[in-house]
Amino acid sequence: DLAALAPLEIRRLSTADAGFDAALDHLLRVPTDSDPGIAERTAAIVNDVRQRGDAAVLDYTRRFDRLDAPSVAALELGQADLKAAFEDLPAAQRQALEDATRRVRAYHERQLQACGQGFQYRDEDGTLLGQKVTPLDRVGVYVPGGKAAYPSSVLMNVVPAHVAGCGEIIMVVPTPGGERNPLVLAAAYIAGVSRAFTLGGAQAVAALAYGTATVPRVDKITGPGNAYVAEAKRLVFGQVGIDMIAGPSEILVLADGSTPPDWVAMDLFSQAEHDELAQSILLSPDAAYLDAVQAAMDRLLPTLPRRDIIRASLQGRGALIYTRDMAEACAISNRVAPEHLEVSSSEPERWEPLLRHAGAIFLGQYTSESLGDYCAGPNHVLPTSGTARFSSPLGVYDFQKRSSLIGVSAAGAQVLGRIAVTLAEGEGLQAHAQAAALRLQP
Ligand code: HSO
Ligand code: ZN
Repeated sequence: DLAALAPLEIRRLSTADAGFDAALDHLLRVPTDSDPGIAERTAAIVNDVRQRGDAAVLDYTRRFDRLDAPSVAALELGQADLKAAFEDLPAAQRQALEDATRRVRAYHERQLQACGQGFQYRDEDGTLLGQKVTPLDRVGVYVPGGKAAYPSSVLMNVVPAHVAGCGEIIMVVPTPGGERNPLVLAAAYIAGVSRAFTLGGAQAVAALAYGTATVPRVDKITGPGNAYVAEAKRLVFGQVGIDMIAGPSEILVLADGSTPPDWVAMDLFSQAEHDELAQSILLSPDAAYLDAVQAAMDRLLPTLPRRDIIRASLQGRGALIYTRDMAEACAISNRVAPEHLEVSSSEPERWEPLLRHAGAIFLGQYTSESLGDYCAGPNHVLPTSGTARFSSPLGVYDFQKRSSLIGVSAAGAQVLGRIAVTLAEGEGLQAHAQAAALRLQP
């Protein structure tokens, strides 16, 4: 296989180049295959499911998943099915799923403690003010069926919902031709899914959003999916909440040259193997180190089963960037706002304070992204395409909402009433003014 042995043609940039800023902007542009046909077809499916419920769901499942069921109820998996999938796994797989789940749960329990609690206080007039946190009653988790069916993603979506205290967690997963992924079912079991349906595509999203006779209506839908699923989530947003709509996965590695080049090469590959459109970028102030990583990549690439995807990703969207120093590399990283950021340095604590925008920051040479993808504890559902500038990893907080609490005391009504009356008159709203005034003591 000579093609597998060809050297990787990966883009080289230097921050000293005249055109560097433009080259970086170009590199970060996400190639979108915006097919208006997808939007149109998705809208038709969503509307049909909204109108015809189960009957439409069955039709589309027959058509797209080649799965002929007498009823939607027949497509529901029982807890016994999930449990059996778990128990039938090889012991090592079962143990690894258990270990990963325990760590992910422990992390998200900390998150619940840190930011999942409400507060209450009384002001000087005895008025009670507060914020009450409530978990969502019912959430839907979409799990893709095809090439991106990751059991680890089942854990990352279900565990935070479970820790948040959601009453019911409904999983949908397409099973084209009836083929079930036992690892996905096992992960659903161990993570705490309440009900599971072998449904997918826009029809599953619509069923969750509007409810059918069989599929209960949920309050929020999370989880990745193909272009139809993403479009369906966009369409039902407002009817239900949704998580982010993820772009291709990315990694940016800041390297001071102290990590073995093979390790960094494999970290760049691990992102690239997800998808031809995935992006892997390495920044270093050490030119010889960039050469060493490139040499490691050329040597290691032919050994990997997914070398064709990796090559397409790295040659299409990858880059090795030479910087003046580590501080400049950090500044560029902040411009990129990567989904995954590895600080592959002997002094990660020196650079971490400079890093403001990233979905997850991996500190030091032992922290490969892959450990975070599976089992370190933090969530692997992260903001992509620069959206880490304004958004956060999926977390317990995505499965909660907040209500304000206001309990005005008699004394408080006198103070607040005077303010409210004046402002209400300014707005020309007499009923508002009088509602406040009626509670004023003469
Ligand atoms: N790197 C992916 C998550 C994943 N990796 C799942 C392996 N399995 C997006 O963060
Ligand atoms: Zn990954």
